[in-house]
Amino acid sequence: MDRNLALEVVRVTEAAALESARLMGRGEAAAVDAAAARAMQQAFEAIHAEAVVVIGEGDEGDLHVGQHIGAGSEAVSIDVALDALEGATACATGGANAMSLILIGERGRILACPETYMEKLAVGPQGRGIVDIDQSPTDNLKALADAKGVYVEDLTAVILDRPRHSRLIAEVRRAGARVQIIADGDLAAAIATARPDSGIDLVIGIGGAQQGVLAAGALECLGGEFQGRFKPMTSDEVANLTAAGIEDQTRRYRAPDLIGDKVMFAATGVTSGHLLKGVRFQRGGATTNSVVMRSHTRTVRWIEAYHHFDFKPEY
Ligand code: VTB
Repeated sequence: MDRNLALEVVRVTEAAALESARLMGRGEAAAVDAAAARAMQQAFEAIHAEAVVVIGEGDEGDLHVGQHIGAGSEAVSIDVALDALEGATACATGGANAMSLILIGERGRILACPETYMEKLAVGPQGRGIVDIDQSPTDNLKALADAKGVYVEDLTAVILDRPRHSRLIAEVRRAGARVQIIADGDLAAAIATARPDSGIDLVIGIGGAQQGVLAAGALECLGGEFQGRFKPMTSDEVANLTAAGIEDQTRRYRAPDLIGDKVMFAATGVTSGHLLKGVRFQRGGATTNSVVMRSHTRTVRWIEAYHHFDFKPEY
């Protein structure tokens, strides 16, 4: 995979974020999601790669699963998993943690999972090899606290605010950890566990499976740890997983099982959150905050870009 690609793909997430942020707070999650996908698809057309969408924006329309995108290049044959707007509801209400992101992997290595749920466990580098989704949350908190040299009471666990998590939240509280309950956006939080100054130590609970794969890619670049297990909620979701070739739906996945061993990840903030600042519009333009990283070298680049609308298409 071409190293320059990393800097090219950030333009793609910037384009989707600028488009989404323009529509922030209008209460129209589906419309802003579609606009983000359109902008991301258009921007990707400038990239010299022969790319196939393996996790994308549904079965039809811009960036649907199976779509071939990119300007074409025999040398760069890649798979992409993306979310043009993770946290569409958050964006529609001006809430936290909405972002545009893309994961690039080697052909055939990213698990092309359908839309369903996944039980997730995400921690930063100090928790790598320490936590285990098969252990109780209490045991994981104790192990993580030991590895970090702190008390369980010093740890902060982020959990999505959903009724399905009431027992989990009660257990984490009983164990003594601090809990941050968030409305949306467990993906940004999962990635932020690998940032020493994020104030987040782990993300646990059930969220989107496709976002789990994306989180796995980012955490692999950051030296953190991601573990997941599918949690289909309906018989249709079970059937979709089976149709995708995922027969054993009870197995524990670790990041390399989900994304292979060589990925690139880029994300741009739409609204501010645990990982990134949102788009800020100013006279004549806007500032975006992005992160781009590669697992191969573990290089992580934080990019603050000012976009001058007089010199490029208006967003
Ligand atoms: C959302 C969203 C998360 O998972 O909650 C979703 O906010 C699944 O949960 O960021 P619900 O269907 O119960 O809302 C994420 O998209 C990603 O994991």
